[in-house]
Amino acid sequence: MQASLTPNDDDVLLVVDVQNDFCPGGALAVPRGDEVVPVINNLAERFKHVVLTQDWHPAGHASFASSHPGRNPMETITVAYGDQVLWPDHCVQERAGAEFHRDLSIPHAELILRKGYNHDIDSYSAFFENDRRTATGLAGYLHERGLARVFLAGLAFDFCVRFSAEDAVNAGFSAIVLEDACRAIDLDGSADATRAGLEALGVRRLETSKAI
Ligand code: VGL
Ligand code: ZN
Repeated sequence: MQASLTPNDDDVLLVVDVQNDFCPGGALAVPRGDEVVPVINNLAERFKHVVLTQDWHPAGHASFASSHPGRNPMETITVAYGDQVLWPDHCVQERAGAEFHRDLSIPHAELILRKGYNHDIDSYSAFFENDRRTATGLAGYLHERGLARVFLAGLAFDFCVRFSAEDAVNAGFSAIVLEDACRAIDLDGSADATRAGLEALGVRRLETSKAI
């Protein structure tokens, strides 16, 4: 069991949104978000293939509360594709908040996948935007490269990591979330809901020390 979780050449580590705005001091700070940085740096050394995601919104993005007069951050509204949490302005293209944490060091990362760049659609998942229809191209990239098993780490556990893991499974990959290499926003019980949701889909949750 343990041996099968040693990364091999068919595995990819998906490092989700380890950006300044999701770390303490950032616009949408995930509590203790910066603690994942050394864990992920170590973890990444064990993987031949690493993909980084970068939340990358245009100014005035539809997911920002500031784009909806009278609305406040963390409220949920209904948009064309369903429920959407309204966030503080964050990860605006080319601003400092959108840069990766300065201590994140994964020189061999092969792809940086940006998401959330469509003005009217948020994108938690690295595979599909929040309309659940617009593909980012990541599934095709992984398939074409013969990468079948996706290990996930990063921010936030209960949003972008969760949606990415669920979509990975739905796209036919196996997915393993390395929970101690993640931190959660935990909005209205979303961290517990994430654990239940992942379990229901058969996504394994592991600690890095057990996975490698
Ligand atoms: C995220 C909320 C908004 C995330 C991104 O990376 O989990 N959460 N944008
Ligand atoms: Zn975002």
